[in-house]
Amino acid sequence: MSAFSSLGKTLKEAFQRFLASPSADRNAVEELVRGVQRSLLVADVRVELVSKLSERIKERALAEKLPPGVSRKDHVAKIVYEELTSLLGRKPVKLSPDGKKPYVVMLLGIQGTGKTTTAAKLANYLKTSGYKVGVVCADTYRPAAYVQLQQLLKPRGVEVYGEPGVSDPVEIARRGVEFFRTMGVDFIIVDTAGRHRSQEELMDEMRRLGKAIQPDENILVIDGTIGQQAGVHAAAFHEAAPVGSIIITKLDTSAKGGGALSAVAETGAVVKFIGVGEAVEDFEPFNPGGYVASLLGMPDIESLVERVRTAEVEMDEERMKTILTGRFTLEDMVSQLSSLTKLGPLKKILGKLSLPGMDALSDTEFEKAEERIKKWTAVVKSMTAKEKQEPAIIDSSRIRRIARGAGVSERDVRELLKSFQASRKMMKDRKIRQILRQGRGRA
Ligand SMILES: Nc1nc2c(ncn2[C@@H]2O[C@H](COP(=O)(O)OP(=O)(O)OP(=O)(O)O)[C@@H](O)[C@H]2O)c(=O)[nH]1
Ligand SMILES: [Mg+2]
Repeated sequence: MSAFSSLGKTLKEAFQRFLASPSADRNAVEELVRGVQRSLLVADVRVELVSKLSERIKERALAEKLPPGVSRKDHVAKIVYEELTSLLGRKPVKLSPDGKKPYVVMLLGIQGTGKTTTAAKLANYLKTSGYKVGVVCADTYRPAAYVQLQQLLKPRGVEVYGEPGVSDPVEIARRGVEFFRTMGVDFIIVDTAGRHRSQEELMDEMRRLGKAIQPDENILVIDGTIGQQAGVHAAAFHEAAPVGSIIITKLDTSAKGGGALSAVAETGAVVKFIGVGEAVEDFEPFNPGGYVASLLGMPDIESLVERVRTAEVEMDEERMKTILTGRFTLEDMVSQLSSLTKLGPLKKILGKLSLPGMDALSDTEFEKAEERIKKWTAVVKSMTAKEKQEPAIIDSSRIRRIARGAGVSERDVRELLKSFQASRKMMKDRKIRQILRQGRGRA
């Protein structure tokens, strides 16, 4: 069964209807947004998240300038893809031994979430990726877990360690990890018990086991059918576990997978894998972009997105040229700055340009700069056309009005105006223009 059957159906229909519509006009965009809303609400995505996301899609689809050679439809498709992808979280880091051998992974989660099944799935996944893997069964409540793991994994060439009859899971885990360490495996996966446990007891056992075997990565296993409740689990786990990632299971059986994924993403936690069925093979690495592509029924959407982004960068080049001549408007400056941040975190982009002095800037300084760009974008939006053309007419009463409209302080507005004047003056300097041109040639 596919992981996308439930959330996917309505979303895919709405998206395909949009692609087939004769024009991507306001009506078509609004209808698409309504379809996206409906499917996300059915998937148990938080109402606030849904309304924020649909506002953003609408606003961007209607306000963003169309890059040359890009159809309105492709542009909207890209926006929908980007917004859904960011709803479902960051691009996860791969599970890799990172030069550590063995790399110890401990699976945790409340009863019945799918830990034991996931231990088998993950072991099989790593084994087929070419690693030597061992599984430790530290579940003392359910003797059948050990048998279950052996039955699943022996035929697949993965050894399972267990001590039937022994009642202390910490001792079993310790000896199991030692056993596989001497065997020289790449990965050790430790399955733990979930029975009769409150969240607090679970966290406590996690800490005791953690102290004993020092896992390199704790992975919380969450049942995807609980929808947005998954966020609460992820947040609690994040506080208790030093290293952590998440696996969401049963995405094949419930319509609520989108709610679970978005709620977990909201906490900043990383989902590394998803479970999409009961069989050992029903398991895949999670990647928000790929997941959205399948949801939309458009596996090649990423190449469309790439194409639109390239056109956008070209459009920015044009704007950059205007800036380099020193004849740019307030809008030019702010949109140039904000399109910079759209390409990724400011630090990364400026890092690539290898500008002198950048290394000295701290992360907070970069965050502040990003914050300022956001504020400035809002400021320019609440200006009248005339004010944008002729900033000189902006007096204190206009500043007050603009600040209120943008939801920022008057100081923010003054700062933008000052910075605009300074940049314009600077760009009129021939020497500086020359340096910038050379810098761009190098980057
Ligand atoms: N459809 C579906 N079923 C799953 C998935 N993952 C686990 N299950 C089922 O969920 C049930 C519980 O799985 P277990 O792996 O035993 O869960 P557990 O967390 O180890 O349970 P305890 O050890 O008792 O806490 C089993 O019937 C599994 O087949 C999945 O991705 N999809
Ligand atoms: Mg189990």
